[in-house]
Amino acid sequence: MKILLTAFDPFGGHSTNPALEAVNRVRSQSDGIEIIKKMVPTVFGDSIQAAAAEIDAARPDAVLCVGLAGGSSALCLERVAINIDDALIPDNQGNQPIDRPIVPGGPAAIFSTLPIKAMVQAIQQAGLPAQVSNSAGTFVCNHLMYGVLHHIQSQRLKIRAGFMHVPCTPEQTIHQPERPSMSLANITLGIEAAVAAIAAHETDILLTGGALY
Ligand code: PCA
Repeated sequence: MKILLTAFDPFGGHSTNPALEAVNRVRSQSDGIEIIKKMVPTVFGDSIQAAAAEIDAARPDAVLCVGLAGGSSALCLERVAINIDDALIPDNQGNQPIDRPIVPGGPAAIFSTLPIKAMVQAIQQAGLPAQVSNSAGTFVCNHLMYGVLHHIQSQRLKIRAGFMHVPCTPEQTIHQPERPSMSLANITLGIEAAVAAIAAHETDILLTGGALY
C-alpha cells in the first residue's frame, strides 16, 4: 500500500510548521506501507494544484494531508471539508479570500474517506490524545482537504483521502505557557499510528466520535 502524506510550509508568522517537521520524520517504509511525502505551500489554489499533481504522478492508495491547528490540544481527524474560503489571516502570498467557494457549483461539503474513527482509536492506543473534529476551519487546510477530495471524486480515482490537524510544539508556546502543545516526537508517533490504521481498515469502525455542540 502506498500512502501520500502532505504537509504545509510555515505560515502566519510561525517560523516552523510542526506538521511538516513531523511528516519529514515519519518512517518512509514500514509493514508493507510505502510513504511518499510532499510539501505544499500554504497558499489558496497552489496547495491544491501541488497535491493534485503529486496524486496524479504517484497514484497512491490513500492521501493523508497534515496541517497545524494552533490552540488544539489533540491530534484531530477531520470529518468533513466545506466548500468555502474565509481567511482570518493572509496566506503565504497575501491572498485573503472572504466567502469564496473553493469549487464554484461544487458540493457544499465532502466527507473524509479515511477511517477516522479507527485512526482516532489507533492514536489513543499509542497513548496520545486524539479526536474527531467536525470543522477543519475555513483557511488553507479546509481548502486543501476539499480540493483533494473533489479532485479524487471528479477524476473518479480509487483513492481514499482526508486531513489531520496537529497541535503546536512546546517550542512554539514558550512565551504562551497556557497554550496547549505536543512534542514533535509524539506528533510523529501519532501520524505513524494514523497511517497504520489507514492500511489496516478499508472501512471505518463504528465508534462514538460525535460532539454535543
Ligand atoms: N494550518 C493552516 C494552514 C496551513 C497549516 O498547517 C490551517 O489550518 O488552515
